[in-house]
Amino acid sequence: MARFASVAEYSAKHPKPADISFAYGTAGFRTVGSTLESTVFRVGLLAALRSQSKQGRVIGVMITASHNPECDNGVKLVDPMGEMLQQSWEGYCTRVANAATSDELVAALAEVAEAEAIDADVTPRVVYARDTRPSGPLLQAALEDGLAALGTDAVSFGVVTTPQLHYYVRCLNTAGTAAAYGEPTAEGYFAKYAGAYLRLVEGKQHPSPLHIDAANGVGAPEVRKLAAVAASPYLQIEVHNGDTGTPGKLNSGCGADYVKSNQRAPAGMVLAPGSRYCSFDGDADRIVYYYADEHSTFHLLDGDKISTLIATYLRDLVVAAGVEGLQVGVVQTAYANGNSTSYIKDTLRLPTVFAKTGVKHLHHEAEQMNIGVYFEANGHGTALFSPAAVATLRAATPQTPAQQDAIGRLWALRDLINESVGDAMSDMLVVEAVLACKGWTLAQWDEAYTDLPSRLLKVIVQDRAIFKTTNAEQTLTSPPHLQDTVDALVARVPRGRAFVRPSGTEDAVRVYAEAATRADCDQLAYAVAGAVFDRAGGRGERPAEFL
Ligand code: G16
Repeated sequence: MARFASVAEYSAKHPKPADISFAYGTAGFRTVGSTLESTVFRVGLLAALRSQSKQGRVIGVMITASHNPECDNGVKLVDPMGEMLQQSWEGYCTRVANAATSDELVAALAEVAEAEAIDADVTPRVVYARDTRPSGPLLQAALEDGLAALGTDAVSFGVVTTPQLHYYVRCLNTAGTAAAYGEPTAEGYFAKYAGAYLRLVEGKQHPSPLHIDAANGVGAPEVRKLAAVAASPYLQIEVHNGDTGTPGKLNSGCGADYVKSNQRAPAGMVLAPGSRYCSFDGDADRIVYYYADEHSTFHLLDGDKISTLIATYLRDLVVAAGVEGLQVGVVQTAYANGNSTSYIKDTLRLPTVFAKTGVKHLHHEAEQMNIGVYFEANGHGTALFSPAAVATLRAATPQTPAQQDAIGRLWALRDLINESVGDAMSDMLVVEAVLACKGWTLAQWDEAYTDLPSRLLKVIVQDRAIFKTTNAEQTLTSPPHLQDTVDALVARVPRGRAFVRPSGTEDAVRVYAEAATRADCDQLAYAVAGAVFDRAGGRGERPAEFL
């Protein structure tokens, strides 16, 4: 096919490793960075086709492995509104990535072009960026070859956070329309979020400085720029773990994933009681908060706590605005702490639904709501105002100054939220704004409910693909009978809950457990992890029996 005439020549520079098969998973392709060159090259080809299938709208490509170790890397496609790639294309990505020869590659591309009735005359438009990983520049060069092979009009945004790239894509595709999202530049991004934040907090008490663990990733320089643009006593930050230059430091002993999984402060930070802390992950799309109490005990405010904080504030504003037809709902995953779910249902009295792990699944559920707040417990999430909610707000006629104030705050909050994807910087400003408006410390925020003790473990097995789940990933359907074992272990423990699922981003199986007491929770987690190890060909050390 003439449209793919250059592909074979470019592809010869980026041969596929014969012994590896790639799969487009929870967050795109993600594996050891040194094996990804052919895949990233091919994602360039796919991005071009995706853009053509959308009549030349801009598609994004982000090279990152987010929370994974520094030796890993990854790549994912961003759809026109800044959302994750439409699921029906994931199969194409996997097929194209695994084509063994140039001929097979061209055939796979031709199949996509035919299945999607793609018009070869449309000029593809793609923007791309990467995080700070050492393998990034080489992979970026491979991507540029893929884009060039299909004559793509391509622009690099350099080294930025993942959510910044999502924002740029949405801005570019909405420019000049009623849904215009902002300026597709770094200045535009910082000005939009800093401006909305300052509108919300004006007149409130200045918060104490916020200590940010930036995971030694791209969030470090970017959040410093954000604070410089805000230039306000309302945003005093101190960045820790901001070393993006020393090899081996990214996400190592620090970052949101480390803090959430280990439920302890990151390397290099000693928590002072009364001070305020948060952690980003390596590409700044997740955030968790934490503090130490007067006994120096560590307290985590994770994605569940962030989502309940935002949902509470939104619900209060909706009531204060006195506008009929606005309804807040919350989307969680199976990782949500059981007490957070009870709090949302029984205390806040808001509807809540469960989705599979992966922001794309939560985003999709939140889109079905009027105002949908979605967060994974790991700190990945945002909120969405549906077109119906926006129309209702637009038509609202306030009867009192209090109603006018609440409506103005709802608009400011909408501007402050990065609706395209979870964004550590935007989420941080939302949390800071809500806390300032309520006059709350982190401890006061934490009082809403107490987490059940929980534990998240990783088990390395021979082949994680044998693990299949149903029921929003809470029930195993394969390997056979393993779920019966999990059920029997859970039944022994008061308020016990546990589930097993294959990771979509790491070569591991994840085990989650919670229970009424720490001892029961840990015992349950290790017992389930041990069963997984024994029944599925565990590798390395068997998860240690607890106590
Ligand atoms: C990615 C996804 C998240 C998911 C996380 C872990 O996060 O975007 O939605 O929760 O991976 O997924 P899994 O348990 O399947 O490995 P990130 O921050 O690494 O992009």
